[in-house]
Amino acid sequence: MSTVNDIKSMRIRGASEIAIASLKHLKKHGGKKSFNKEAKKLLAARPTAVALYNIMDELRKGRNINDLLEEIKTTTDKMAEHGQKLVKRNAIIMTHCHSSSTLAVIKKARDKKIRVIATMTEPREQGKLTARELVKAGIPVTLIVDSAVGYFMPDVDLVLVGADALRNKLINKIGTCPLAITANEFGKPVYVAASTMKLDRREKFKIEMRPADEVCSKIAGVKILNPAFDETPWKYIRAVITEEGIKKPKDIMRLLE
Ligand code: RI2
Repeated sequence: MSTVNDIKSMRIRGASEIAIASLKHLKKHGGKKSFNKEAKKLLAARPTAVALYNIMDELRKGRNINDLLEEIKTTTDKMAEHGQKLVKRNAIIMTHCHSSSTLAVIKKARDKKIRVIATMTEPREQGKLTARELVKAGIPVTLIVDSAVGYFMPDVDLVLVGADALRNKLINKIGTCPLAITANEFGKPVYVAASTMKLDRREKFKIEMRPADEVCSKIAGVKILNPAFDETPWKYIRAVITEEGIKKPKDIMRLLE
């Protein structure tokens, strides 16, 4: 299977992982024609996440693939360092989906005796990936169905999620918006771990609609819709953890101007 198909089928997923895999794939396509052809296919594979689009822009400006790969790594380390400061001792963190940026922050805070509640993240259940990764890192984790966030919210100290794009709203995995609204109703802060690579200045933007059979098998007469992401108004977000430090939503809006 090609990298493009792996990204489409979500064998490779997560905005940063997609960017890394794409850069490695493009390394094999040095010629301008072949490079442009592959770049177009990669961008079309998951159209909502912006990181890859921004990275392509950097490549066009003459940046080098190896440097960009290195930069993604150091950026994640910096986000982890800034983000762990928001996590108090014995904190219970609720997270959604599987975000490498979020997990870097959580792992950095491990010694504070934290616990994590991970949502399953239907329909693709990326919460399982998060749970497995946390167990490996020696962090206690409880996996819950998405509809249980209200049940567990009273126990939670903070909600921490990733981002696919930072626009006039936060674009992240479907289910982020109801999670953030629930957290606000219970007075719990919601933080986003996302590098400035996620700043999205694209004019054209669309939420990816994924295959209906990811939700369930056909039911005669029933229309099934499967949007991959939703849009959370910034008023529900306390701050964004970037490689440059902790930024308020209004700072993010300023960066987008
Ligand atoms: P990192 C994922 O999208 C999730 O929505 C996650 O929050 C986001 O990418 C960011 O991931 P998908 O590819 O860049 O699973 O923090 O649809 O790894």
